[in-house]
Amino acid sequence: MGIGLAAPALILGAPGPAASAEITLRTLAAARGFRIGASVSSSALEKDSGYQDKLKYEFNSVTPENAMKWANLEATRGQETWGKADAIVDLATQNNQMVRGHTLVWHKSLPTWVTDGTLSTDELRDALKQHIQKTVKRYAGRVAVWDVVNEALNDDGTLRQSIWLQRLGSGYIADAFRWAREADPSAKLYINDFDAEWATPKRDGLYKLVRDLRAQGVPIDGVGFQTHTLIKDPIPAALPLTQLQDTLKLFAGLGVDVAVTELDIRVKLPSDADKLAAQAETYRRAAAACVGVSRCVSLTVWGFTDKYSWVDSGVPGWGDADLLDRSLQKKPAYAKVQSVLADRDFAGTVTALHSGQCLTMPADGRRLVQSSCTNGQDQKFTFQRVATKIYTITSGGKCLTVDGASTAAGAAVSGRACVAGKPEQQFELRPVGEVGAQDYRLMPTHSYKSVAVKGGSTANWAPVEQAQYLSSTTPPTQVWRLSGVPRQP
Ligand code: 9MR
Repeated sequence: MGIGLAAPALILGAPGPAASAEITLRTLAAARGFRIGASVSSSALEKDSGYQDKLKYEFNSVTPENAMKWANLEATRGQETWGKADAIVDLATQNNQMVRGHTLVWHKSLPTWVTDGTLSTDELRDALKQHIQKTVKRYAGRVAVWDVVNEALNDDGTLRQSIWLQRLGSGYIADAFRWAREADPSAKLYINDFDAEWATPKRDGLYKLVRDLRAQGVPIDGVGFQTHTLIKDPIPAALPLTQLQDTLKLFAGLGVDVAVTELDIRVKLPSDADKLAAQAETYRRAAAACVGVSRCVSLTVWGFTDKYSWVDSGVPGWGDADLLDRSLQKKPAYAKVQSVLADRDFAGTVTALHSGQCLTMPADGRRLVQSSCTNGQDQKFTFQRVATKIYTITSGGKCLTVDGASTAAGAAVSGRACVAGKPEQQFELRPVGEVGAQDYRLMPTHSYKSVAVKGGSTANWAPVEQAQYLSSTTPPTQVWRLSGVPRQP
């Protein structure tokens, strides 16, 4: 044994197939072509290197929390202050992160010179156009997505009586999208709102608005669901966000992208283990809702640490809404999101850790063996997800199968025709060993024994069998290294 591979010494109950504690959200998201994002506080970024590190390693998308709001870009007419927004975009570019620009047209965080009534209607319209086009042009090619219009609706689904509706009429929405498109044709343009994540009149209103705008040819590419959420106190039996996935699918049906743009899940303070568990489950639900919808392209959390959260001042008495605690340590919610992101199909080689030899599918489709690694097609396996942590394992169109669905130790493991729903063709991937590794047991779900090389042999062409589960993994005769599982960069 040995062959240069470290022998794992302990077994950890990690949450998902690839979700070791050292694999970041960003790595897992990137491996599945997904964007996991966070809003960024300029003041935290300036003073806190721990915050900077987490932002860089955990997220592949960022949204300036406040730096791009009009009041912060042009508090005094004609005096533009781009410093904080530039700093976030520059850092994101350096860190190879996507930027979601937030937000061009909103009824809040406006400069007083815009709201004080001194501008004529034409001047106001022109000022809005200039603001949108200047901002979008400045970041063209660097801000990939814009929240163009934010919170345009009332709870009853009608248009909000904002300064924009009152002064410019309902056409301001179409105009804003057209102006933004002109300024950067490559940016994806979103409408963004809250409390439309479940079947409410507001959701209906948003649906009709997006449908009608698109029918008129207005360039709207996506709908953002803010998803500010709370765990009621006392904790109810039914946790929130049960309808989020249906909502995402509904809007995707309009032919637009969808995204979760401002997720946070606050609890009544002081928080405790039960509240944080309910929060974690709700984060899991939100992440699963989005990754389960192909047009849900990103999930952004509104603040990633309780150390800096708008909730503390925004909703007094409530808080602890984020993935990391006030010391930037991972909360239960983090592991849940991590395991959702880890749970995906993948492909690669399967190496027996005790021998360094590769699992090999024989051409005749019979018993699997270990043999010297050749990089051949007969040593490439596809892991297709059936359920959480459960996969079928195929090569050359044949499924790894415990022959005859035998539950006996020593039963052969062969390549057979795949038949949906057969537990002897479905394997739980159970992580083994030190964090950060790619090492797993393969456990047939009809027997919960372990796939192993017969007798722990290190010989070339030794057959593979279903073995009695050994709780010790020293030597690691029941442990397989899966090359396709995402790794730390
Ligand atoms: O988190 C933001 C907070 O720091 C600001 O004071 C506030 C006003 O600009 O906006 C908060 O962010 C909001 C976001 O821009 C739009 N959706 C609701 C967010 C939380 O209030």
